[in-house]
Amino acid sequence: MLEGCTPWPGERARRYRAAGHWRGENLADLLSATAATHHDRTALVLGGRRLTFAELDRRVARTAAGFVERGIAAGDRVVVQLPNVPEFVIVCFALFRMGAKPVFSLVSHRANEIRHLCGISGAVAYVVPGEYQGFDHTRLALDLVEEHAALRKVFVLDREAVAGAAAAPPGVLVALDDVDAEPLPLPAPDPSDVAFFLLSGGTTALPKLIPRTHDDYAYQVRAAAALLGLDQDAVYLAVLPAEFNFTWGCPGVVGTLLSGGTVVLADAPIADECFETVAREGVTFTSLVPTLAQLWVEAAEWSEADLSSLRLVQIGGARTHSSLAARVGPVLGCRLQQVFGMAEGLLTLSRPTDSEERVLATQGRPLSPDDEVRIVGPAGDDVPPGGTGELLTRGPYTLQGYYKAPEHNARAFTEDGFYRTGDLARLTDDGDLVIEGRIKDVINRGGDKVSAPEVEEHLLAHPAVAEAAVVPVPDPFLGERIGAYVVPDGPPPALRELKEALHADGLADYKLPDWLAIVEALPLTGLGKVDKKTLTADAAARIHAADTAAP
Ligand code: OOB
Repeated sequence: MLEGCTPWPGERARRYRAAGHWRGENLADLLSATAATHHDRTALVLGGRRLTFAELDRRVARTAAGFVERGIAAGDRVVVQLPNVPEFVIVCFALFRMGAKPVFSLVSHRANEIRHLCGISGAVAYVVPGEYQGFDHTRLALDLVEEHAALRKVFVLDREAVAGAAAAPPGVLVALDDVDAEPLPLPAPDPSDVAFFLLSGGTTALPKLIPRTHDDYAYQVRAAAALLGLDQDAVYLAVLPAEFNFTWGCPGVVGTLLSGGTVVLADAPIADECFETVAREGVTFTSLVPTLAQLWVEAAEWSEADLSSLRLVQIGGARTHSSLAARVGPVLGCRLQQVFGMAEGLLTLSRPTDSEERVLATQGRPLSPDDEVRIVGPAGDDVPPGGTGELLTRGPYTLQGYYKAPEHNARAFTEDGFYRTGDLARLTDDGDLVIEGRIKDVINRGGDKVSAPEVEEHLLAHPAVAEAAVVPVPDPFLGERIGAYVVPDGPPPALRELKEALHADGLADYKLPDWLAIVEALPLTGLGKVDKKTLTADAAARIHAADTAAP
């Protein structure tokens, strides 16, 4: 395994192989094998663009050869930041084929996040859209090339952005279309090695990299596809960003493709547009965060679009209210599946044969019979059956350690390799998991995970801020928004001023505080730490008071 990663201990690795979970296959060959069977069937759709499996496989092979020609080598890390376009799939599988490792960045990430990803991964290349949603990614990429010695290539989706870019060192900027060469025989990547890196939602100030191996991810998508009964008739609508684990492989994009089905990419999650796409392409399933599901349900009540092809909607990424869960099936005319998951691995899902009661009230059961789950109290002891505690897990597709993070790993894992999820959960008598809350210092803003310490660090850098604490504040639509408690240094700053400063710092917009309270001091716990429980309760009370006072 790539240096800086933690392999599974030998005994467990042997067990996962013996059970047939890990089959020694790599994701690139799995796609080629599917393409050999399904060549003329449609693999990818975006608007009017359609690629058959044969075309996709050929584009992947030519792009891999093109990357080699441009000096990208096996083992190299490449930061990939693209919207939901076929090129995202092509670039990732091309990198898999040549043994280079994509680092999945969110399109909404800005200088602050990408600088960190380039630094920690030692990336040699960065793949960008060009200008996207008003942001000039090419400009940012060129700035980062100057800062990071290892970073020497920027591949740009939009050819015109290459021509229009300010002076760049020769050979650095390359249009993605030009990454194209006669396919080469390339050595197959090692299935037990890293295929790509996902990002952690982050309890620490900056996101950590999650190595996912070919073996572990191939197993995850195969098991998830089997659970949903996917076959070549599956049509998956990728509404959420494709780089989100939920969208990419639960079973998502990869699971659908490897089943010979069709992946339809949505370039925006707007309900009405998605409904037209569902009707036009005969979409059979999709995955949504609760916030989007809410919008879809509201829009569907008025829409005349034909959604009859839709068989299943998966909802996950944040807590789903039972009232929303109850509306999904009747309004969208399909089954609901609750999914609890994380980029780190463990997935729990309700099963197609579960009673409605179970589907509405729980987050289902672990995907694999070899997922081990424990619920523990603060001292690390198992709580009595049915009790709530921190969820710990280990298994055949759950990481054993973040990339190059030994100190953090020592805290994030138990000695016997269980990952401390930071989520509070309980198990029902039937073995279903119910997520009850969280102890990690993260805000789940409609499915977007925001590390409180990261936002605090940026707030503290502002001259008008002496002390800062960031906590979730309740929001009827997003579930939670970002609340900031600030002790000012001089005249109190306004929310807008802080947001502008953090934006100018290069922090992604979804991490900017939504709500501000100016206070004289932050409450402390007996141990002298900021008492976030008290602040969270205080924020909820203030919002409630403001809501009830409103005319
Ligand atoms: C998914 O992955 P991440 O890595 O963005 O976030 C993981 C965290 C979990 O630890 C939990 O705190 C929260 O998101 N979460 C949920 C949830 N699903 C995720 N909280 C309550 N209810 C749920 N159903 O979010 C993710 C990855 C794969 C599949 C689905 C979601």
